[in-house]
Amino acid sequence: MMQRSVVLVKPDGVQRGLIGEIVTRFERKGLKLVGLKMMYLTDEILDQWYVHHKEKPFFGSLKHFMMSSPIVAMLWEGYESIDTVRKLVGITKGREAECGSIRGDFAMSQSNNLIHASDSVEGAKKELDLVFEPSEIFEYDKDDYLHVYSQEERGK
Ligand code: 3AN
Repeated sequence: MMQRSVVLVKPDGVQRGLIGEIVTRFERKGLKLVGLKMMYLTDEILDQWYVHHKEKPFFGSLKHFMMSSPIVAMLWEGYESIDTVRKLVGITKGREAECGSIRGDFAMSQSNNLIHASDSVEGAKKELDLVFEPSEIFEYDKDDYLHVYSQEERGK
């Protein structure tokens, strides 16, 4: 099934000039960009976004960090791609993330880890509704799908 992931380039990624590098990683894998914008996250969005971390000691500093500069929000689409995107991103703690992943190649921190990616279909839907308007999501044919996928995969 085609899936969509919400990916955020966090404030540290924006500040370190890694937006282009991160976009390139997803593009060259064969994923399709269907939404892209720069924005500030708000307190209200972050309360819902990180509801699973609400009781954690780092919740306050996490929110402060996520609002410290604009972020870049992207929507990436592909066949069974949610797990693929998570693999491209790497595990949470940057200094232990696998080399070759985005965090593994560019991050050292557990909090300043450059990027966020949806962890499930349900998570992606929730996050999409928090940051994208329907008019900001684009449906179009991507010509390289003819080569990136088999006919069978494209039809799903
Ligand atoms: P991931 O972003 O890999 O899905 P989550 O959902 O566990 O990881 O954590 C969300 C964000 O919260 C992380 N990207 C990171 O910025 C921050 N975070 C997670 N664990 C910690 C921690 N132990 N200390 C500080 N910040 C953390």
